[in-house]
This record gives sequence, C-alpha cells and structure tokens, in this order.
Amino acid sequence: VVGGLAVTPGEFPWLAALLRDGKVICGATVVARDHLITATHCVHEVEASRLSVLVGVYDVNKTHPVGFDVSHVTQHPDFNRYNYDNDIAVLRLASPLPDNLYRPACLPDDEDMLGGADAVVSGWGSTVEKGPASNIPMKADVQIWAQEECAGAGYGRGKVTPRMLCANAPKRDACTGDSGGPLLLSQPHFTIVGIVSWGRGCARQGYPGVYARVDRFLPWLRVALRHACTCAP
Ligand code: 4AZ
Repeated sequence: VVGGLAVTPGEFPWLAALLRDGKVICGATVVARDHLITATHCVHEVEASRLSVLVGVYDVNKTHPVGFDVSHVTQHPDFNRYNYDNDIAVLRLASPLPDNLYRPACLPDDEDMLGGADAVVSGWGSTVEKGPASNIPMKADVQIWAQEECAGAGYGRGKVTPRMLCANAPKRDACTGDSGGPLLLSQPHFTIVGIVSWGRGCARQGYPGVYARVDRFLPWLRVALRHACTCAP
C-alpha cells in the first residue's frame, strides 16, 4: 500500500497473507471459519498443497511463516489471464480457524451503489512503486470511482470491465504484493467490496488501482463458499 498508515495489531482481524511454498505472495480475506477470498491471478495453476495462509499475524518476518493449510482452491471459471477479468478465487482451509484468531469480513449486498464511496485497502505490499514488500500490514483510505469514469480511465476503453472497479486517492493506492487482499467499506460494518487485482504502477495520477468487483460474483461466491459465510454484523 502506497501512502498508507500501519495497521494496528488486531485492527483488521479478517486480513490474511497468502503463502506459496512458505513465502508471502498475496493478500486474502477471511469470510468464514474455513474460507478466504483472494485473486485468481495469485493462485492460477498452483496446487492447493503449496498454499497456506497466515491469519492473526502482524509482522510476517518475525513469525517464520507457519500457515494454515489450504485444502482446495476454487478459481473463477471465467478468469482471463490477459486482462484479469473475473480475478477472484475462494480458498478452503484443511481445518477451521480457531475462533479467537479471526473475525470474518462481510459480503456486500447485491449490486451495491459504490461510486463515490470511501473504502480502505490494506496489505503487506510495497509502500513505494518498485519498493520492497512491507513487514507489517498497511492501510489507506481511497475513494471508489463511478463505473463510467473507471471504464474510460487512463487505461483506455474496454480495459476496465463491468466486473472491475477503480479506487484511489491522491498519492494513495494498492501496490505490488497487495494483490488478492481486500478493499473494504467500513460503514456500517466491514464489507469486502473489492479484491486488489491490477494497475499501472502505484499511485500514478490518472491510473487508479483496479479491483475485482465482489458484488458481481455473489451467486458464484455463495456456491464456492458452500453458503458458509458467518459475518454477524
Ligand atoms: C501488483 O502487481 C499490483 N496500483 C497490484 C495493484 C496495483 C498495481 C500492481 C495497483 O500486484
């Protein structure tokens, strides 16, 4: 996250780091005791046995990564590896997380009105473009763009599909390593509305962060989650 502040330990109890072969590669979000949401591009063609998640961990360099094993990955069947359309995946854990370790984020309502809303992005990604990953999670308040503005943004027509949304603020953005992590509305309760997906560089003017738009995937998500969401608002 560029232009952010350090997350306080325990502040985002749904925020997880995704490990591949024991190394942090992406973010993820806990939505039920045995399910997380991430980006398909983080797990594309990776076997579940190589994946684990850190939950309730703050400094990812202090705890030599021992994660919770991922038992199954559901990639979105329409993921497009060229334009990152449908960049969402569900991770199932081999065993449920201990109750005291996490709190799930909520899923959004059908087709929420999001243009102009204030949201927060968080993760262990770079704090400057091309910089190293962060040891501790960072957060930044960003604003969600109207869908029409986003579709006509610097990226050019057609690059941003209806399954994506744009968000940023001056000098604030997601960055490399934040992929798969959440964009959340904090009001009225923490709700995952986006998944960090792509962008040109980080915090460049006219090039907002682009996110998978979670409300477009609700029917698919409910099945992939086996109807297990247990966010109690
Ligand atoms: C990345 O490479 C990445 N500024 C994620 C988000 C953004 C750019 C790059 C958005 O994971």
